[in-house]
Amino acid sequence: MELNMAIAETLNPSIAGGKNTPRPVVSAVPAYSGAGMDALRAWVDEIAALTKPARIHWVDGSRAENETLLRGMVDEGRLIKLNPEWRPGSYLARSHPGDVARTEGRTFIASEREEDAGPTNNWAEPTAMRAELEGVFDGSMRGRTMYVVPFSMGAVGGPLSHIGVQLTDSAYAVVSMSIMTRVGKDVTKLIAEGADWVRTVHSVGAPLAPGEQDVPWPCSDTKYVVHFPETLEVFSYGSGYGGNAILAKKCFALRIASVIGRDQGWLAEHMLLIRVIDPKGKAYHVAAAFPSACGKTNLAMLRPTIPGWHVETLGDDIAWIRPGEDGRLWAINPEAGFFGVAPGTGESTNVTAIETLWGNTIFTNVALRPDGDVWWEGLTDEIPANLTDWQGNPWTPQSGTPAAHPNSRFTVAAAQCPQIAEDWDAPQGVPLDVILFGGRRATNVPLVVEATDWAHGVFLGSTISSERTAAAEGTLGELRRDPFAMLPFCGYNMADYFGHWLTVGGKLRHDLAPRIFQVNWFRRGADGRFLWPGFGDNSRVIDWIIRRISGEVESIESPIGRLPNTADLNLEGIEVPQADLDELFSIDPTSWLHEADLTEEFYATFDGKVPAALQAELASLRYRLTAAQAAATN
Ligand code: GTP
Ligand code: SPV
Ligand code: MN
Repeated sequence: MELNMAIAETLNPSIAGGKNTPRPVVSAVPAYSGAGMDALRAWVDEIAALTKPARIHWVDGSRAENETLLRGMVDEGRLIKLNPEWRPGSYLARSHPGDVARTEGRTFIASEREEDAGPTNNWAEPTAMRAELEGVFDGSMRGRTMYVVPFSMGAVGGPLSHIGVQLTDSAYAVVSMSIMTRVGKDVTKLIAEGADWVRTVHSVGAPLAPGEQDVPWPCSDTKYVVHFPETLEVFSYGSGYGGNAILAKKCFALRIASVIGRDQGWLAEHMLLIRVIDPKGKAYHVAAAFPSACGKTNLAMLRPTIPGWHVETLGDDIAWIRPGEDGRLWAINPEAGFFGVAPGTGESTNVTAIETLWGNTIFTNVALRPDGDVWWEGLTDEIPANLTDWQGNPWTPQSGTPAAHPNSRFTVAAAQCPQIAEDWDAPQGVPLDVILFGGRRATNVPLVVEATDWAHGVFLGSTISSERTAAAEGTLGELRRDPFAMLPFCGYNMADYFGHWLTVGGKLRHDLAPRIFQVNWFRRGADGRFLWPGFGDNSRVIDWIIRRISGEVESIESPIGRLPNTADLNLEGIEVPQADLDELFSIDPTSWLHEADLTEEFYATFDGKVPAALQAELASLRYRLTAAQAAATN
């Protein structure tokens, strides 16, 4: 060991850091050897030479190590230990008030050709961006520990799995990664044996001068989340929050993986994954893409309100989907945990999440109760007295601000979910029967509509728009395009991505391909209230969908696709006034023609790259809408 470092010092003086930067203290290097291990060590040394950490720690993924990290963070004031009587093994983190969500404006795809990033991504020229990042990362970990975090997305060594390493100077990122992914030495072993892996580097961008007092949530005003799709690398700087810092999640499992999937013939999607079991005991697998904070975690943990139905959770945010030799689509959830939205999660909306969060959970930016437990808007109807808000200030309902940040989150192991499928981490995944696309739409979009075929389904996915939520920086409620719920997460040109979906469809057996539906739980009446009760009652929509694909129920043709006969919806036990039902399914040809104009404008931003099949779908939609409009006025 000493000998190796001595050699490194002579070969590369910057590792030793010259006179001003002492050589980092290295701990827990795994004892693997081989060319893969050499390459990994060389890369760790290279990034350490650039970022100049005081220490390097190789994370082994053990329980003892995790506990040491958590204890250290409590001692350093980065985490608050919650009262174990209410919330054993759980912690509260409070972020810097300026570091509370993904920063899409500072997220870049540094592909060699600008065209490969496409109009929906920020493109950066890779050579220039590399030079810029070198300046930014130079010395960025001074005074801190650089952790080496080997991780697997999907079961370690599984046929659909991929591995990577995250270097980070944030212990919070390490403990989060340990929940969200499979972290540990068995991954390093795969690398040593020569497996391909993705390189990801994360720094909070807050170097410490000798003797400088640290802050609980270090970060920087300057932020970068940069992806190099050709070389499969990620560099993230300046933020400690969620998707900006847990690089295995959006950066790797969506942006980089979507590029790998394009090249290898599979799909990396922003989708939940569930198994729905009907009253006869037959199982169906459903994947659903909804934009950030639009209901994936909730549907993933659905408790049907109609008797006889059961749902098993497989995943709540990401699905990797691959055509199998049998002509079906097979999906895995590559993650190992949930990073879920706290506000709105309560006994009446998502009791499964509440039960999942009994302990061993890291909460970020929620409110603190005086008894050492947590609270957020929507957890209970009654607001507890003497709360401390997410920024650490005393809070009352009169404060005029939310007690928990709207993008406050919980991080918890998937295995803790009481309705997790027994085989949720099966390496081969599950065969898909249904794909749903949805968004948050106050108007126009019906509760459910069925695509007529795969190309129409891809068209529906490509036209999803949604009102903005707090999951990313931006104006709340503003309607924006979010095709396939992948706008912030597609690592390449979105028009090519649409084409890739069409290509994947072409590889499926027509009778075994999943059927595609669009749903909208969020349509509102003229008085502003939600027309549909949502949550557990969304099982009523799933019930109709499954009866549709089983051929048990007819649909009504409409210009935008197949709608249910409202009489076919199982509404037993709930009161939905007929007027609301009519409104939930009303299709106004005039406003839909306007939607079609907006789709044309959106497609036009891709400079002719949108596949002809989708342009044809748009033309057919307009034809049907024009006919419907004429019929309505005659
Ligand atoms: P990300 O983790 O950001 O990708 O979000 P997500 O899609 O998993 O969103 P999540 O399920 O956490 O839901 C976000 C918000 O939508 C929460 O406040 C929920 O209470 C609310 N929500 C979820 N499902 C429904 C529904 O059926 N109806 C209504 N009205 N609100 C819902
Ligand atoms: C989302 O924004 O879609 C999330 C949260 O799932 S984050 O991991 O921060 O991207
Ligand atoms: Mn998400």
